[in-house]
Amino acid sequence: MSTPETLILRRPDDWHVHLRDGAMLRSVVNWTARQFRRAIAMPNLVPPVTTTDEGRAYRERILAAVDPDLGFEPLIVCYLTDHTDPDDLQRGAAEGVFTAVKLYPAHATTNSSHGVTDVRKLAPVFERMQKIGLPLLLHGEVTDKAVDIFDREAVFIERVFQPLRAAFPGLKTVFEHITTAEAADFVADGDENLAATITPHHLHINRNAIFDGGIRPHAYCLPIAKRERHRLALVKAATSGSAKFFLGTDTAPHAVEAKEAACGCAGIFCAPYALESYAALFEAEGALDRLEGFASVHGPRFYGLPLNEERVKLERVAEPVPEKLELEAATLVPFHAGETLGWRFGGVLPA
Ligand code: OTD
Ligand code: ZN
Ligand code: ZN
Repeated sequence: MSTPETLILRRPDDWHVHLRDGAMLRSVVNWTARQFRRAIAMPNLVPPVTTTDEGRAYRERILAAVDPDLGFEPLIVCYLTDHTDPDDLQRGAAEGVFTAVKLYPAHATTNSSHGVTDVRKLAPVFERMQKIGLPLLLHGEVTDKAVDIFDREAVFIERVFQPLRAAFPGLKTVFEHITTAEAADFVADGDENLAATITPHHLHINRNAIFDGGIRPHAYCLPIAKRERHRLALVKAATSGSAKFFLGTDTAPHAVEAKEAACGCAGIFCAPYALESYAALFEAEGALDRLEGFASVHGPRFYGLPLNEERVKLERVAEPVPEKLELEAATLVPFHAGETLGWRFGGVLPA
């Protein structure tokens, strides 16, 4: 039972993570797996996961890298290209390899150069997904360089998302890592086939954090953090209790030297203190009673998957976040580095 000093939650899932590959995969996967029972592993590898066979192989690599005692289940996603074969997707879904399909507009974010150049070409793929109930996950930003970086999500809604929803109203769609009031409204106003994930960093920081006394590469990710009014809209959506919004950290590790560079990589490594970060935010909003829905219930309901039976414990203990983590593959700077969070992850309790 939860007391003011402990919080017991149904074990959560993370509906958006970047686990990478090779040594980086080995270095980061247990940070996700110790808290979350399942996670949607994004397919933007080099090369990306674009077929059922590649998806199956990636799942095997994740399972080989993770501590088996953590009971972690990776959920694999197919990276949509201009050449995706609907039959292969259907086979991947039927064989339990693919949980969803990811649409990256070409060049929208890290390793998205193989992404889709023209969404209209993919009508046969979307039709098939709609028919078999396979969800589409969207990186919702236009890549038109003429559009201001802070407007790319709002413009994507008008140019791409609204027409797509109108053409495929029965397609289950997740607007990933939303960052604007426009996106929160668009999802709230949509029907039950539309949902969104929200990251801990977009709930905690606005765009000032990227320029706080100098350039702050560890606050840089895509979509970029927006104005305070947008952050407040995201906080409202996440803590509203609406089943359309659920947890997706978008943890995206890059070696410290790749972040602290003349052209630093986009991505925030938020896996290590993810649950503590969300808990701090929900508590500040007086909404701790809604954390479990957001973290552990709304996601599986949307995906049509069973709820986890285990529980996790959070303890009200000051938790200092280290400045950096020295891992096998690289030194990584976690989100909240140098801060103290008000909650500490106390482990998984048996079912
Ligand atoms: N955003 N970095 C990455 C992915 C995400 O758009 C995303 O999902 C990455 O490094 O893979 C980032 O800033
Ligand atoms: Zn993305
Ligand atoms: Zn991502």
